[in-house]
Amino acid sequence: HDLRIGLVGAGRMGGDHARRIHERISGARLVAVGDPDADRAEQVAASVPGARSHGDPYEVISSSDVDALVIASPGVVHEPLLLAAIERGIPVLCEKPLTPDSTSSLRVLEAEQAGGKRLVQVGFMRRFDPEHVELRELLRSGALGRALVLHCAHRNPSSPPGFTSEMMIFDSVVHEFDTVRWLVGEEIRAVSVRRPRTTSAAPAGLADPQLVTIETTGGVVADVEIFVNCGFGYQVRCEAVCEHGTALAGAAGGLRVHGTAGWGGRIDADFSERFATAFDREFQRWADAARTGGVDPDAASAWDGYAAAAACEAGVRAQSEGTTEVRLVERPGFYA
Ligand code: ISE
Repeated sequence: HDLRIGLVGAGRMGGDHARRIHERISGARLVAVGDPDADRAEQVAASVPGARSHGDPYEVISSSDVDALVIASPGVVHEPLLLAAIERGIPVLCEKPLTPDSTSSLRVLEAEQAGGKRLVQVGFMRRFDPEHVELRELLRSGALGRALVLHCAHRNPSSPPGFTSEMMIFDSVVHEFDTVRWLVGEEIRAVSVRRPRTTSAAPAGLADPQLVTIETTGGVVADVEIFVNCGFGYQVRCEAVCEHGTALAGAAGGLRVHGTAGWGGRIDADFSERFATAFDREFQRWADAARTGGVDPDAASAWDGYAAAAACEAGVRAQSEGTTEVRLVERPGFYA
């Protein structure tokens, strides 16, 4: 039968994922939506025929007609939800971050290993973005030689209320920490942060943009411009500078037009538009793997979630303390 999915978190991401599962993921259907805001849960459930709502997210996890779980709630509540899903032994696709810090992430890894089965996938959806996939395949082929430097730009049109300088690291650059590890195939050794002068478009107190430097254990250096009030659109670019050439992902959204006034392509409005294909592919592969009791080998595991959390902690420290080392525990064979 179809994979029966329970969803926890009925905010913007949860609503997007409910529609995605209903409209674009084959072999799966949404059966339950849980959110402490019962009205919000009901609103999302009502948008999907056959789905019911729960005011208690843990009722979704314990429901016998839920085969797999999607977590789209705020990161601060991920740990207990993940532990409950692991306890029940059901596969879970958890939106980033795995958890907000490395210590709680390690508790999730320990629980998953104690259960003896890989169940957790973290929603680093860029791993499913066609351009990023093509870039990684090019790097792995060695056709341009080894990657030496990555130039990354991560631009949002505007930051939501309450968005802080630290969140620019652990909510936004968390993607680059995973993307750099995934593209290069190495862990992150150190992080530093520089603060250019702030745009007048930033709310008071927000240091925006920031320049984050990521060094991998093999010596690749990635510079990341994180700019969350760029004003013109949602843009994520990654240029790999290799020994025999460069490759750039994410430069232009769609057709590049040369006209009398100049040239250029369009720019997406937000991440759900820019990464729509990536999210759909991520969810379809996750559902296909979950139906067979397996995991998607190309997806981010709990280990990847933990490694990103450790890098985020180093990045937040680096905002005030200068270059900061990233310390990881020994990678268990369970996550080889
Ligand atoms: C948001 O949570 C995301 O994950 C987006 O991909 C990122 O661009 C944005 O900066 C984050 O706040």
